[in-house]
Amino acid sequence: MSEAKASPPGRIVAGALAPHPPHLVYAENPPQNEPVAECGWETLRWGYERLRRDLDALDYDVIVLLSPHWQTYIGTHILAHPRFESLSVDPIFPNLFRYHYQMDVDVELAEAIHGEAAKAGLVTKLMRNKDFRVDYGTIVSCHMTDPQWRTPIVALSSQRSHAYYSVEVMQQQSAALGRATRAAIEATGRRALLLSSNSLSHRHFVTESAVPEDMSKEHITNHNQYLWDMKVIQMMREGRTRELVDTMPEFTSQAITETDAGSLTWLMSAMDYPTTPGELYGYGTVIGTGNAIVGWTGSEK
Ligand code: 2X7
Ligand code: FE2
Repeated sequence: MSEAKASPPGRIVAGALAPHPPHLVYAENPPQNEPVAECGWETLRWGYERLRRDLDALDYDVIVLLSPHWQTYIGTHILAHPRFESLSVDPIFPNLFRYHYQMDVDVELAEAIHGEAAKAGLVTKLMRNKDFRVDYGTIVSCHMTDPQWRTPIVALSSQRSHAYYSVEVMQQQSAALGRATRAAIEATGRRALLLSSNSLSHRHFVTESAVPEDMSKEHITNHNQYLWDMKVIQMMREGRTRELVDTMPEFTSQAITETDAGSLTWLMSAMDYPTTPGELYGYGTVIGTGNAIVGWTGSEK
């Protein structure tokens, strides 16, 4: 009699805060991007390099991420076609980002997240249109984490319930989506890397310098938002992630942060609020916004 082989239990192998300024891809000069840069934003790019080194030691078969630049106003949408391929041009920075992408999607996991979210009473929709153009937030975070695109992805949109209701509602729904994401990963036996694709403080300059990569012009927009960034980075570095999520509504409104997308709350909830210190790989500004790369990869000191 043959014995049925149990499939290995799925789990979240690692998670990271992985911001997506297109400037970082521009400054890397990868073959996929048309514009050419001389240099720029090194502290963040070197931080991503160290994150990639730690991730290389891990075994994962899918990247799941939530991006602020795929904005949907009726529930969360989820990429669910096996392959997306196109040219992505940043609407604000076409001079920096014209990126040719080919992206494989884990459709089975996308469908499982859709199912678990529905069970939790969340509105979700699967994006089956093969001609859909993937947002640059998703592309930049994926590229900076894995420039060779070796791993299939599942991308989640940001449902903007803070626009109709409040920052608090947005955060609660994001936490519920995090729990649904974890349940789907466990049920499908996936080993997943999760990415929260967002900047922290988000007041930015309104004019671009003549040479975008001129680092003598780069600095935080104002001291208040710098203080807020330092406060939440300290919470992540000390593993105070429940406090971080409790503080999220105030942080989001005071520092006009990109956490309004719900991505960081989604990540913390999916990882069940890690108490291990997050490893800070880098902090730096991009056109005045605050960006931190923070990982929970199991290799934190
Ligand atoms: O989307 C972005 C961002 N979040 C931060 C800085 C610069 C550009 O794009
Ligand atoms: Fe952004």
